[in-house]
Amino acid sequence: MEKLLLLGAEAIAQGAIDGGMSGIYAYPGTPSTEITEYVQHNKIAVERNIHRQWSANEKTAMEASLGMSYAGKRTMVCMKHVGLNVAADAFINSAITGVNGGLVVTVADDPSMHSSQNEQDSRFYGKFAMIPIFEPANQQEAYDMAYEAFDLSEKLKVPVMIRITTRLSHSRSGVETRPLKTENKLKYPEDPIQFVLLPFNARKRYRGLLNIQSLMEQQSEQSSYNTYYPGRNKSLGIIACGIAYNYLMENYQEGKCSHPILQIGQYPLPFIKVEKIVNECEHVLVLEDGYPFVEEMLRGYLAKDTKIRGRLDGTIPRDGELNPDVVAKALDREVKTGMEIPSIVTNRPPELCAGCSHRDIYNALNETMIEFGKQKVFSDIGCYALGALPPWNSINSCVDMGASITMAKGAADAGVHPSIAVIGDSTFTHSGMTALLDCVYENTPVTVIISDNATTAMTGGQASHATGRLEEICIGLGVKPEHVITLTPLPKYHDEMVKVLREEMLYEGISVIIPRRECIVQSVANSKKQKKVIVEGVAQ
Ligand SMILES: Cc1ncc(C[n+]2csc(CCOP(=O)(O)OP(=O)(O)O)c2C)c(N)n1
Ligand code: SF4
Repeated sequence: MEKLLLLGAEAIAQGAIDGGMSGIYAYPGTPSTEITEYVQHNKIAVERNIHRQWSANEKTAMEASLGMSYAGKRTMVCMKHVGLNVAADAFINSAITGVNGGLVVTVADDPSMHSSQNEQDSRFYGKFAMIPIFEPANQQEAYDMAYEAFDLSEKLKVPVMIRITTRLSHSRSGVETRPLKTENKLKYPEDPIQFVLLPFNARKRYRGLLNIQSLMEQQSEQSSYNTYYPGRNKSLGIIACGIAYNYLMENYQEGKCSHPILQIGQYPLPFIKVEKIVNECEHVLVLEDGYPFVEEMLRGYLAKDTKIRGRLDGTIPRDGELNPDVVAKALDREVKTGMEIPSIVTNRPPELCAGCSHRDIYNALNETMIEFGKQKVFSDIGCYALGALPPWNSINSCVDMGASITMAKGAADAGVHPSIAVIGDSTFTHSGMTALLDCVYENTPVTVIISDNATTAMTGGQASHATGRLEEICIGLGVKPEHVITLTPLPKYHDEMVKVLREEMLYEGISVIIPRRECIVQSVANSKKQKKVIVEGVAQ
């Protein structure tokens, strides 16, 4: 056992490795990416050959993880909160199939939308699937929960969710590790039709899931992560979930909080402990990072219970992440915010890097669109989404991964012409391929620009499944080879790019234009790596 300084994300990865995990599956997404990256570089993971490659998207990751569980091994699947929307079909059904080897679904939520399109709270998904959820308050708990979640999953024979938020994922703390467990051996499910969700079996399995709900509640009631701390000042009781407990205690550094506190780290909610604090105190403040998940349950549908305070009655702002100051305000305590930002400091909106290939394609696109008119460009999620901002103002949508091509299709069906999609290489293989197939199926006239920078740049430069195979994929999906055109996005080829874009926009069918140039940041990082290898080679 040793003490390590780890990010919350890394603590989960280390806990999973030490807990006997045989494979991790994930698609990158902030703030969850570092979990898989840690496993990719971990010595034991390399020695054990733990599966640690990226998946094409969150659904394929979830299903591969379920397959590994089917084979009796311990496995984790990780994603950001919106990734769980992509994986939802497999995720919800995995609760019905149940597991063989322990399966842990780690989801990192992003309240305040630091790098996301929404701030949805994954605890609702856990409840919807009717599985246990762990929610750590700090990095040590993140480690311990990942370590123990496989046991709980194998004991209850269902997946277990670990839900974290950005601040926990991206902050460091000392973590004590526990003994390394051996991996499970390959073992088929005892029931050969456990994973067959045909109605006759699905009904049986669903009833089984319902039947173990009371066992899950019992586990929560006994869990050391759900702790009741007595306090003499019962004018207010505090229920603090996950990292909110940390924020609460930051307000009581001088000593003990005089109010009774119920710390929640495991769901379903421990009913007896919740009932105790609610009955005992005049008012109850619910602190939770994300949606008013617990608060809503306590207030009930008619929200008549004025005893309960939190986001729904305005004690805490309805949106945005929690922090020690927000908690201090809710408790009427002194707010120790730092200095005001001086007025001389101006906002610096994010921008495409100097030399980025997306810049060149937007310059060409903007010039082409002078002839065709405005509001016809549907974009996607990736660095190129910054094309929505000045000086480009090139795109008119950015909704969810893959939506560019499908939205362009719908608009084309409605009569928009030319209808243009801008998508990145990684996003294309994540969820753009089936969208393109829809266009091929109906020969919908869309112009698809796959801006290929050979990486998943927005999340830090992970490998892209599309690298080296984009043309083949598009032709394989049925796009005519003469309308799959590769360009080099550089200022010196500007006129050529405009010419090709114009021709393809006039074409009444599907065309795919692939501007290809490596992400400049990734290219610098790669050349530094190469230099290092050469220097190390010389030193040897
Ligand atoms: C469902 C979902 N999963 C993951 C993410 C995180 N994410 C945002 S953009 C992106 C991929 C970007 O790669 P690419 O399309 O190649 O564009 P680039 O950033 O390289 O320009 C990812 C993984 C997300 N927003 N939504
Ligand atoms: S990281 Fe790469 S893709 Fe993203 S803006 Fe910078 S150069 Fe462009």
